[in-house]
Amino acid sequence: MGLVQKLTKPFIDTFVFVWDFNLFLLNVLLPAHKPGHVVPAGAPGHGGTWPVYIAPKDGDSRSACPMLNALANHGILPHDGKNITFKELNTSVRQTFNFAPSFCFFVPKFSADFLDRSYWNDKFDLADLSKHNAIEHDASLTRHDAALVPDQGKPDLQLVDELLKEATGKTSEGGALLTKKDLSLALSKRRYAARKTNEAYTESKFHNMFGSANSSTMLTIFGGRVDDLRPMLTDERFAPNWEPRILSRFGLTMAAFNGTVLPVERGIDVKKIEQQEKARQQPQSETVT
Ligand code: HEM
Ligand SMILES: *[C@@H]1O[C@H](CO)[C@@H](O)[C@H](O)[C@H]1NC(C)=O
Ligand SMILES: *[C@@H]1O[C@H](CO)[C@@H](O)[C@H](O)[C@H]1NC(C)=O
Ligand SMILES: CC(=O)N[C@H]1CO[C@H](CO)[C@@H](O)[C@@H]1O
Ligand SMILES: CC(=O)N[C@H]1CO[C@H](CO)[C@@H](O)[C@@H]1O
Repeated sequence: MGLVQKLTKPFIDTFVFVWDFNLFLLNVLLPAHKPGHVVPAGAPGHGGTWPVYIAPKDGDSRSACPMLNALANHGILPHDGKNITFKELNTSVRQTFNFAPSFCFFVPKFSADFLDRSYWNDKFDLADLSKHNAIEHDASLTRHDAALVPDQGKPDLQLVDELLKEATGKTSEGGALLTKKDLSLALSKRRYAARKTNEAYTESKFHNMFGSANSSTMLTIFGGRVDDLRPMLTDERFAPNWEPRILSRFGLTMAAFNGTVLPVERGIDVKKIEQQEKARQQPQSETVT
C-alpha cells in the first residue's frame, strides 16, 4: 500500500462503517423493493432478463469469485475479464446483486489497496483478485487450494456437487434449500480436508471470518436456493429470471450481513469432523494390522 493509501485508510474505513450503519437503519425505515423489481430499470438483468451467457474462452481472465466471473460471462463486466475499473466493479455489484453501496465501495477499495493500485484511477484483471491470502484463501467451497490448483479461475465441479448435496432445507415450492447449519458443516468439512491434503495450508481468524462471509452470500443474496446456486457455481451463470433475494431498498449492508455470517462461523466445528473421520477409519486400520 502506498503512503497516501496508508494514511487515508482509517478515515475511509470509519466513514464507510458509519455510512453502512446509516443505510442499515434506512433499510428498516423505508419500504423494500417488490419482488421482480430489485434490479433497477436500465440495468442488465432488470425484470429477470439477463444478457446472454458465453462461457469463458482461452485467454479470458477469471477470478476465484464465482459471482464476479458470472458478471463477465454475461458481459456485464468485459467478457475477457480484463482492464476493469474498480468503479465499474462497484456499480455492477450494486446493480446486479443488491449489495449496499457501502459494501460495493469497501470491497473494491480493499482490493485496490492489496493490489497496490488506486481505486480512482487504476484497472485490474479478474485473475488479479485471486492473490493468495489477500481475499483468496485456503479451504474454499468451490476451489481446491491455490497450492494444489494454481488456476483459481474455474470451479471444481465435484466440490460444488458436494456442497449442494448438503442442503437439508426446502423452499415453499419444494426446492432444495441450503441452511446456515448446512453451510457451517460444508465449511467444517472443507477446512478438515484442506488441512489434510495441502502441506502449504494456512488458516487465520481473519480469513476464516471472510471465508464464512463470502459463502454466506449464498444464503442471503441467493436465499440458499439450490436451483439458483447450481448454475451459478457450476457454469458461473445466472439462472433464468434470477434476481437478488435481498429486497431492502439500499441493499445488503455489512451490519445486516453480520447477522448471517456470525452464526455460520460459530457453527463451524472441524474437531467434530476429525473425530467422525477417525471413528470411521479405526475399524479399518485394525483389520489391516
Ligand atoms: C465486490 C467485489 C468482490 C470481490 C473483490 C470478490 C472477491 C472474491 C474472492 C477473491 C474470492 C475467493 C475467496 C476464496 O478463496 O474462497 C471470493 C469468493 C466468493 N465470493 Fe466474491 N467477491 C466480490 C463480490 C461478491 C459478490 C457480490 C458475491 C455474491 C453475490 C460474492 C460471492 C462469493 C462467494 C459465494 C465466494 C466463495 C466461493 C468459494 O468458497 O469457493 N462475491 N470472492
Ligand atoms: C459506486 O457506484 C455508484 C453507482 O452504483 C456510484 O454512484 C458511486 O459514485 C460509486 N462510488 C464510488 C466511490 O466510486
Ligand atoms: C461485524 O461483527 C464483527 C465481529 O463482532 C465486528 O468486528 C464488525 O465490526 C462487525 N461489522 C459491522 C459492519 O457491523
Ligand atoms: C486497452 C488496455 O488498457 N489494454 C490493457 C488491458 O490489460 C492488459 C493486461 O491484462 C494490458 O496488457 C493491456 O495493455
Ligand atoms: C461478498 C463478500 O462477503 N465478500 C467478502 C469476501 O472476503 C473479503 C476479505 O477477505 C471481504 O472484504 C469481502 O467483503
